[in-house]
Amino acid sequence: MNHVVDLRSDTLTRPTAAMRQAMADAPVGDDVFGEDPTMNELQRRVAELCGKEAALFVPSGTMSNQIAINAHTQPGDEIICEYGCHIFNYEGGAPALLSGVQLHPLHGQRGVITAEHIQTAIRPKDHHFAQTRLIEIENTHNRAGGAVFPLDEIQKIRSLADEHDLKMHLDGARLWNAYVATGISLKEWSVCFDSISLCFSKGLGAPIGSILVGSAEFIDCAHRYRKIYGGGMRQVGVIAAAALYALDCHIERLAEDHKRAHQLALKLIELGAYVDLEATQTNIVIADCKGCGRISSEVNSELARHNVLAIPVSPSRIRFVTHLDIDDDDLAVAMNAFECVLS
Ligand code: TLP
Repeated sequence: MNHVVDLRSDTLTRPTAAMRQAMADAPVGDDVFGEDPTMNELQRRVAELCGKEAALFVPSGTMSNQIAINAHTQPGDEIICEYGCHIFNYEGGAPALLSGVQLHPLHGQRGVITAEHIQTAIRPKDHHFAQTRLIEIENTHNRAGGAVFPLDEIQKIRSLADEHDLKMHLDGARLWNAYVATGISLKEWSVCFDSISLCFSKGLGAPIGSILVGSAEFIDCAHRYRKIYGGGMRQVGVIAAAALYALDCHIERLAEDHKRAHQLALKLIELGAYVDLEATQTNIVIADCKGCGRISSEVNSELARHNVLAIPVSPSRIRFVTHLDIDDDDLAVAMNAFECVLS
């Protein structure tokens, strides 16, 4: 069978042999009773990494974001977010379904919405309006091509949130990538937020899981929602061990994914596609094929014939994601396929 270079997502990684060994060796207990020692260690470690009081493991990034939304809001509230963000585009309408809230998406630039812009969207206290309760930020920003949200703008948004008594949630599914790209620690990002969701099953290469971080009071409330959503699990030490292994061994190596993504972007540009290099700061490349006179679904099918998989994200744009299972040989195969399909 031909070797396939799968650039559809960094969620596709498979646990390495060493990670599987760590999983096999993990001490376990019943986590609904709070008795899984490996999970307790993971939650303690991530809370400490983020400089917060507590953390709660959940099965997915979607559940993590939705629990945070539920815990921060009341039905009828409104959340300010960016138009391309995951909670607005890819979570099945969950904020309306599960929390009874509406989203107020603002058009940003490279996934960034400014404090100045947000200020104009905060609803006055008037019975005609939904009450603005939460500001949601995504960092790195998936649909903006893995762009990092600048810390100084986040700090301005925090001051604004404090003035208006609003909470802030970070969808940090790929915050690890933002840390590696900028050197800004998880603590420095996290101090601006009331809650942070981080994923182990994307760039870090673990098979399952995300974690929600915040104050002890917030996590206590989140714990109840996790139970309600059916996310309370039992001998989870086996998956916590994979996440712990990823924290030890797979964070710093994200720099390799970023370098390979940059190389892919340069190649695509050379072949006439448009890639916003300023946004391409981490492991995601979004190429616009309009300049080559092509539509993304057609480019995607042709690449697949050359054993390279990607995802069209609009009629003209196609997404490539580098990850743990993509090495330099895979990169060469992908570049060769780009040449065959685009030149
Ligand atoms: N993103 C997936 C798809 O859902 C689009 C991907 O392939 O990139 N926040 C962000 C920023 C994400 O990119 C994702 C997954 C999630 C949350 C949700 O995580 P899961 O899939 O664990 O629910």
